[in-house]
Amino acid sequence: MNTQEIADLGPDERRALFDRDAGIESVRSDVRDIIGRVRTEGDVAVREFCREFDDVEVGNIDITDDAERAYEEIDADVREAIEDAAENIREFHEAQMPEDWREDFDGRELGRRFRPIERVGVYAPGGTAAYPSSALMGVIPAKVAGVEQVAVATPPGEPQNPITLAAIHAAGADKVYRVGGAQAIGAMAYGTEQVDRVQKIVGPGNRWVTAAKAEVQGDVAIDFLAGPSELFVLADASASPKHVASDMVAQAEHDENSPVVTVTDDADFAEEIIEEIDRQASEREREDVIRVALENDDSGVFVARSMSEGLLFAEEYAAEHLSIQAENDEELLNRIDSAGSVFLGSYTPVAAGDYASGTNHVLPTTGLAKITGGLSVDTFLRSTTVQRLDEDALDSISETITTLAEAEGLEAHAESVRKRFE
Ligand code: HSO
Ligand code: ZN
Repeated sequence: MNTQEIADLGPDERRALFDRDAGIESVRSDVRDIIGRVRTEGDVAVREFCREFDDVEVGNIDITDDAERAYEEIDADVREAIEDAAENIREFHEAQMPEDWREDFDGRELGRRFRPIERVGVYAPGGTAAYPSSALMGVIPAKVAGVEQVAVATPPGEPQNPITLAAIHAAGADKVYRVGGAQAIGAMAYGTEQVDRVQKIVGPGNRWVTAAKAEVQGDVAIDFLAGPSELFVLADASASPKHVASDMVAQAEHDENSPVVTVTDDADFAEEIIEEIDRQASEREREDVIRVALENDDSGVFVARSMSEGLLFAEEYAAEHLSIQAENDEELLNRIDSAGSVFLGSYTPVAAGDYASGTNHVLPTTGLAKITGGLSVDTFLRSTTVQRLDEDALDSISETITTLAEAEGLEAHAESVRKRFE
């Protein structure tokens, strides 16, 4: 890894950094076939795909009871950590719950009310990238929002990952299915004999899962199409190179395709970070994955001419995680609009938000932070507007309504107002 001046980046280098995507195109057509088969053949197809892709003979797809058992049986320290994390996540999401409201706008009483979606499906990755923490992040906000039926699909294993099962149970899921990949998304979107159909599907997954979410979108709602975990650190020389490097190495550990970027306004500091990253990477268990991620052309340590230039770079990048480790961090934050989750100061590693501070770690990647936030209680709520007008209020806008209605050629609309005053 070398440092590079932002000012020297060519168009291809900029494209590698800014035009990130979830890489789902290559699997789209296979995914379409899988979903088609699940849709027509139900559980028979689900079991066949479990055999083909996961090498597991699945009998019962519904393993809700096993999750409770796993919770009882796992290591007490892990169970306690799950409960501690769950408590913080629950508390933060409870604080997000919006209240229904009505307000008087000159005799027009207008308001909004919020109700949970009834049936939601959460995908909890399994296999080599089993993240029990992601099960907490998907299920807890849904339950806090009041969703009645929260189902979780997680890939089949022999045995099933007990920590993921325990986390699913601790989070309060109502149903657990052992099915992964595109077949899981198809089953939850359209229903099978054993899998109940849901109205919205959320949660991160591999390319197959993401492509499947793209495929079923429209028939069911989804959160967003997320790619591998990514990190952007904006740091000045007041930061600790050790801390910055540790955050870079940590998110690079996720996936060979995880983009990790640091931008700083100090060239010597950039060199120190690179050395530190190299040193720390050698000490990590997942060094192989980390090195591949670091060497990709969408990762690197970049030198800006000023923190302002770095900030503009961060804004355009729209990172999933933005870590600001700089003296005037609040000032810099004020000028950022696009980021999934922001981490301020040197005692706020991204790993805190990944697991236990309480914020959600299912976040928009690949620049989607320009248009959406991460999972929250809002993801699981729908809003309804409510209104009541008094006579004077309707009178005062009647001209506006009738003029616009007639301009649209919808005379009956205009008449429905005039009738009130006959
Ligand atoms: N950084 C990932 C979440 C995660 N980290 C799970 C560890 N486990 C995406 O926000
Ligand atoms: Zn992480």
